Amino acid sequence: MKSSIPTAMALLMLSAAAHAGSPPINVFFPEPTMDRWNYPMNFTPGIRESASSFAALNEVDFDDRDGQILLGWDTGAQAPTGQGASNYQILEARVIIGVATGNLFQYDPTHDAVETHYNAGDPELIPDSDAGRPVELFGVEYRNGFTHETYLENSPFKNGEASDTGVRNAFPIDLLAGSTADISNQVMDRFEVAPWAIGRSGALTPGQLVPSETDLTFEIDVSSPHVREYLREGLDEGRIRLMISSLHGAVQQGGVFSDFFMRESFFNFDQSGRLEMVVEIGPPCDADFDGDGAVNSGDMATLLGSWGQQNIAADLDLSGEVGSPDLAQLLGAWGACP
Ligand SMILES: [Ca+2]
Ligand SMILES: [Ca+2]
Ligand SMILES: [Ca+2]
Ligand SMILES: [Ca+2]
Repeated sequence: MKSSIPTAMALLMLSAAAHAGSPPINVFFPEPTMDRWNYPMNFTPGIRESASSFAALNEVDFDDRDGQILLGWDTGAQAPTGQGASNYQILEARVIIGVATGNLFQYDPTHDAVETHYNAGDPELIPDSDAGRPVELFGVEYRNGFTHETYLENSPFKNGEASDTGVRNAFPIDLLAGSTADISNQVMDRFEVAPWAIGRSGALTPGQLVPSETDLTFEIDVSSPHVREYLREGLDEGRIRLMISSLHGAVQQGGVFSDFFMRESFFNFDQSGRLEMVVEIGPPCDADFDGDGAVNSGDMATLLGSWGQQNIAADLDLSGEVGSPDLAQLLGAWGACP
């Protein structure tokens, strides 16, 4: 039994060594640096007091994810930029935003499969098993040369293209077949997505109409490799940009949409999009899936147990699935985290 105390101390020291880099940085922005309604018929993009998210399914001239909401925070004031993307270890990330107009949509805290949005009579239609549609959060990319830096509250929705389908200058992305792509026409093009976060509230019961001024919290899945990579690059640049999108308003449901406060809200600016992150600056240890401070047999078991799977932490090389390059990367990092 005598040896138990030194063992415990050794474990404590090991665990301390694993976090020997700089202490965690708590990032909190009480409102966005920029926010705008990304909708083709919005002629005052950046200055509205609220913005709504909804679908236009079966409308050839509009994206499925028709009304989207772009939120942005310039993070350099709280998290130093330019450290090299891989040196941002993101422990937590969440967005909190208040519902502006109440009782418009039913609370659904879980993802609905793409097949639940297909038309009545479609052989692949799956009935939606829970009331309502979730409000989802994704990363953002751009067309026509725009970037996080140059796409502003008042930048053009599109660059004069005739159609409004697949042309928006800023769009929500997810990892599809190993690279990120626009998901705005996910139902028409019949592919699945994995939201980076879903808006949730402990004060709500699934299926209930969401009251005005309810805060929805989007807890971002930082264990997902492409999500983590996106946030790392954002912190390195000093610009985090995220898109709220939902598939409310399917034809069968009538005119349902969700509506959120923007930073220009006269009374509820403090319920516009808030960003909270906990970040450590230091070298990565991405193969330490269980966070015990070392890459070891437990992590190896996790990787082997998820062989061939997609969009999970063990996909170290971001190829889209877990395979031998990920195993090689894990073996190369074997031992205590730097
Ligand atoms: Ca705005
Ligand atoms: Ca549902
Ligand atoms: Ca480990
Ligand atoms: Ca892989």
